[in-house]
Amino acid sequence: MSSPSTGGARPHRRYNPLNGTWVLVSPQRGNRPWRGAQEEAVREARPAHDPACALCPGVARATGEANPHFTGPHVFANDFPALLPADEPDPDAGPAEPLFRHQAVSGETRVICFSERHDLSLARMPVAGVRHVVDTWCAEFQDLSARYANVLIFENKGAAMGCSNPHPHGQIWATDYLPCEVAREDDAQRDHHRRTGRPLLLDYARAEIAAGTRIVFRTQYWLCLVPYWATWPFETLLLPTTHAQRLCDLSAAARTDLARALKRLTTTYDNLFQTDFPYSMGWHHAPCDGRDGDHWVLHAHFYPPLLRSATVRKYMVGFELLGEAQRDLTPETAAALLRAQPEVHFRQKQDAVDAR
Ligand code: H2U
Ligand code: ZN
Repeated sequence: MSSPSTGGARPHRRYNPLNGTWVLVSPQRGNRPWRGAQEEAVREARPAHDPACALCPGVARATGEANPHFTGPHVFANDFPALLPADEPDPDAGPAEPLFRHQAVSGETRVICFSERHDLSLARMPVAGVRHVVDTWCAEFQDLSARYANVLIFENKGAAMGCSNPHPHGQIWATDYLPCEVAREDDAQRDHHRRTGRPLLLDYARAEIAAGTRIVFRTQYWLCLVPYWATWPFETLLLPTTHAQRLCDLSAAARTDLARALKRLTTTYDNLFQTDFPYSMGWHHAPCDGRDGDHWVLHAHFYPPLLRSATVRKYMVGFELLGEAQRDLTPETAAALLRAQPEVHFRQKQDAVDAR
């Protein structure tokens, strides 16, 4: 399978115009044998409530404080925050040596339980439940963006991604500065906008729709695709098809449609290897520090580590750590595999069979 748009079956590099990095693609290497580490496949059923889970309703967290008896999403301040609010001026000006640069920062970190149910995930929650999560993200964004330059809303899912607890949950880290990846995307989008007068990601969405080969699905307001420059095997990008810069810009219809799109994508992922598919996902949006954001298009990245089964993952080591990201499976093949998945969750089918 060789074409100018995919770079052919020979090793080649692809450029990521959103953060200015390159990825080495080695399609000829796809069938190499694997004798390395295997992840644990997650197939066990979890209880709806786990009295030992710090994120379940009514359970005492690590601090001893008990969670309320919530239903739907529940947000609380992280008991082990990576950032602290700017209560008092930082007395530490940092070392005098110019090569030891120091920046005082402030921020807030929160945890969001997606549901009272310990056994669910975005893929297995009803669309109305996912819509509540979207509304909670928007409300949190609104609150924190009034005080912080950036609000990073993300989910680490699965032990393979270092997630400490299977209860469906995400995190929110608000910072008074733009983290590096967001700053790189800000620069790249600003530069494209300055040169062309158009937002980079709207141009990109148009080009991907025209190409078609990397689209996973489209809904009324959202486009899900494997980026041309994807580094993780089944990485996806979720883009609005209308120009939204921040979560709070989304109309009620776009939020409901987002809930559907999130359920569909996470179901697709679970179905791919018939497992609770691990990933890190998160939202990037225009800065909230008063700077203009015309060049920005809101989007979510999904970075899943699995490569060829529920137990074999991609490692970013060696050349990736010391050189640049590398992949064997082409983004076009990954998109075709994701497109081929049924929209019904495999566990829903399994439950129906078990109930017979
Ligand atoms: P992970 O799923 O990515 O491990 O995040 C869970 C977060 O929940 C983590 O940041 C917080 C941890 O600090 N947490 C609490 O705030 N209180 C607890 O009792 C348990 C976990
Ligand atoms: Zn729980």
